[in-house]
Amino acid sequence: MPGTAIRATSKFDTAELSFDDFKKIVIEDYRIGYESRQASIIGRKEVLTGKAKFGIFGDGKEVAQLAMAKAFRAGDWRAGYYRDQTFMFATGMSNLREFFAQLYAHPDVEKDPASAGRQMNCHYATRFINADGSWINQADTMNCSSDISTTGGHMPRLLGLAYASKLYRQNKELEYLKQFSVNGNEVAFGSIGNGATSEGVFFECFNAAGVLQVPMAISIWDDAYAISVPAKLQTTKEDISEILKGFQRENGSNGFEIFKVKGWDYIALCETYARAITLCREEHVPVLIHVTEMTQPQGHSTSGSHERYKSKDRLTWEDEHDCLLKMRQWMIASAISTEQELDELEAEAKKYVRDCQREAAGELVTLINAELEEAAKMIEQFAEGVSVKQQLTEIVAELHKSYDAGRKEIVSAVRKTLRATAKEDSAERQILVNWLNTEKEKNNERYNTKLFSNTPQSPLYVPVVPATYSDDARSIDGREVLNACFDANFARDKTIVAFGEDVGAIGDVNQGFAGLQSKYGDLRITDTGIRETSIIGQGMGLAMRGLKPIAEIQYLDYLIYAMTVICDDIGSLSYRTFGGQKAPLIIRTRGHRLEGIWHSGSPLGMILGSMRGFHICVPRNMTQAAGMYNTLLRGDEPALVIESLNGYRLKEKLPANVGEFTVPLGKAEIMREGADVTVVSYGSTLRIVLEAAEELEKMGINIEVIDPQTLYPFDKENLCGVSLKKTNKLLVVDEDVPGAASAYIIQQIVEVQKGYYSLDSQPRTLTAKEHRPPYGSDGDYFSKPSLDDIVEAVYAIVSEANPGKFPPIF
Ligand SMILES: Cc1ncc(C[n+]2csc(CCOP(=O)(O)OP(=O)(O)O)c2C)c(N)n1
Ligand SMILES: [Mg+2]
Repeated sequence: MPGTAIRATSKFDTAELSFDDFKKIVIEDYRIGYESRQASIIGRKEVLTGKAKFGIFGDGKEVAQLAMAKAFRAGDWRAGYYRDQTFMFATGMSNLREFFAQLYAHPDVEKDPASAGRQMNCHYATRFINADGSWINQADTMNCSSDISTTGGHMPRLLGLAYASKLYRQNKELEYLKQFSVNGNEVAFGSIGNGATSEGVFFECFNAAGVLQVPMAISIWDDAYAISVPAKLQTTKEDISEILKGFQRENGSNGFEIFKVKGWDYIALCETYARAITLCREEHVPVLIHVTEMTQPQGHSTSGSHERYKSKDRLTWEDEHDCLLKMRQWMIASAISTEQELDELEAEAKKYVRDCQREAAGELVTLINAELEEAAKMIEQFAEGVSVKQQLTEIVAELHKSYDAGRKEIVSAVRKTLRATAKEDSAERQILVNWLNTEKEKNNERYNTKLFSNTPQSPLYVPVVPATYSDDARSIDGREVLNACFDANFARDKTIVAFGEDVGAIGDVNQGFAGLQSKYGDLRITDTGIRETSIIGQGMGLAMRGLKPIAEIQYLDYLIYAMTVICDDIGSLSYRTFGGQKAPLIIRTRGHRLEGIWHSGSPLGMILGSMRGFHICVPRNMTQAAGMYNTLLRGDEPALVIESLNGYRLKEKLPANVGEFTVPLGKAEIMREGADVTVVSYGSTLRIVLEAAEELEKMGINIEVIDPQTLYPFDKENLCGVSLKKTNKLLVVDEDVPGAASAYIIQQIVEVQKGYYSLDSQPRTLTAKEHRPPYGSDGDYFSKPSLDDIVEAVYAIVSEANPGKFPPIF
């Protein structure tokens, strides 16, 4: 019946089913598929007639998704791509109204729960955290992790979602977490296009799943094209399951079960999914379902038409092999339905989809029109008494003329009005200013919020606990301080896990986890393959399912390998779901100066530019790092911690409360007071700045040294800006390239903290050279800021101000 299409498709249990029941299920499936097709057709028209901005749809993929939906259960997860609307409708995780609300970019989370209008159409998500940051019961719901547009970019997350089931099944200490798992029975379903399997990330994750033996079920929707590029140019032998055959498990080996089935064969699809998913769920064997002979009735997206690149023969073949047409023919041939019944069903479905579309379109238009009328009226009333009445009348006329005005046009009209009347001062003008301010707030909420979950569980609200030291506190290697911190946290919280290259057996290359695998087991402290992208994806999936992962990237330079998942997926997760999902992953790594081109990286500019949505921690020593971990492990937002590579063997005092004390995020620290120049630095260069301060003092120059400790958030108490009021001079020292992180720090101090008004000389930066540092101590000295460089940079600043007292050195 129309109006009832929003429900899960019934599963087959052929042993129990009468023919009548079977018929009902099949007909119901066909209805869902047909409605989905109509949504694609109408959606495309809406874009082509200018009522929506962009459309990409799941036409041609419907039947396989009906079959996949039958195998999907409460507690299961999806990480897929933009073709899956039929699956979403069939499982009830989305519906037609939400589909159209997203198409029209409705910025109301009630209308588009997946993204509140922030994502383009067919980017799905269910909401799994409450407003206070607490988790919903994921074991009771069907769960869809939020889609991203990058082809294959979701594969690392898929691996992690599946890996969580493995931990929930094998680690009995997690049994109490009933809201996340029932014995690890949850399957992570992934979908990916045939073209996207050419991405390296696909192969990396595929291999990792084979090694890990996790319940991951990947469906490849193979329509033989990736936009215009045919399989011949994408895939060796033009057949992805053929070339993946080496992953097939055999004779007790690990590996995959691989299935191949045609995308228009309803019964074969249902049987394949039933078999594949049972195996995957019960035995935790990853499965690949290669669905071939799929089509794209309307081409790739609204950006172009496939007639440009598909041959006539191919287009004819696609018409004949349309999965819904084939299903229809089969239903009639096997007496499940008749031509007439299906004609009626189709007519009803068409009308129902049209009604849903009109309703969704109408809702937004009604809201916007009311706002438009309100703004127009205010401008008209204001226009009456002003000298530029004609200009304002034209602004209103323009507004009324715009056929599909959005909030952009309305707000822009008011701003134009205020610009044209800057010299006026009247109550009517003030009404407009007030209106604009209110709208600014509303639009800020609609479009600019939720970069972080920002709930009471945020690490920003973790209570501050200072480090305490007993009188006889031992001085030990920095790595041992970290080790003690991790030990205490692993004992405190059973949900914490750590993994990465060499993290398990040897306890990481610098022994921060030394001895902890034998103490807590290899499910909690775990070695992985060399696969940075999927290490981070593994962490993301675990973090979404209630665990507290620390994913390790062995050296900061290798973070670049994982940037896709970090930047595209985790960093945007809270924002793109309007706070409906979170992945509080802690990425642990080590960087700054050590030795050679790939072990001395400090690309903080790159990180700050691409990792918004993460807290960026740059501790100067291992005690500060430990305090940051203590904070982050008690909060629920993603973060990167960069330990100083050359600091593990320096001696530090062991705090008595090493697992409890916290270093607050965004809290800068004045390391040394001075009145002459403010020097801001972090990480490994901070220590050299402090050494330089000693030498400068002997020269009669006292610098104030500030460690921001975290670059994001940056010095929330404005210590740098306040310091400038005293010194009026600023030097920023780091070992990134020129104009990178140092430029960000200057922007924060000079612009955000208004340090500009305190400066009486040019703010300066001292950074590494533009190239990476060569191998060897001389390479380091001539590439990274040295003590000599720092002393001279400070001296030059004071010399410029007082050359009599400090004559130029050179
Ligand atoms: C990383 C990345 N590269 C390129 C694109 C642009 N792009 C979007 S869809 C697409 C083709 C995908 O083809 P396929 O994986 O076969 O999926 P289909 O659309 O055919 O279902 C391309 C190249 C992208 N979104 N992300
Ligand atoms: Mg394709």
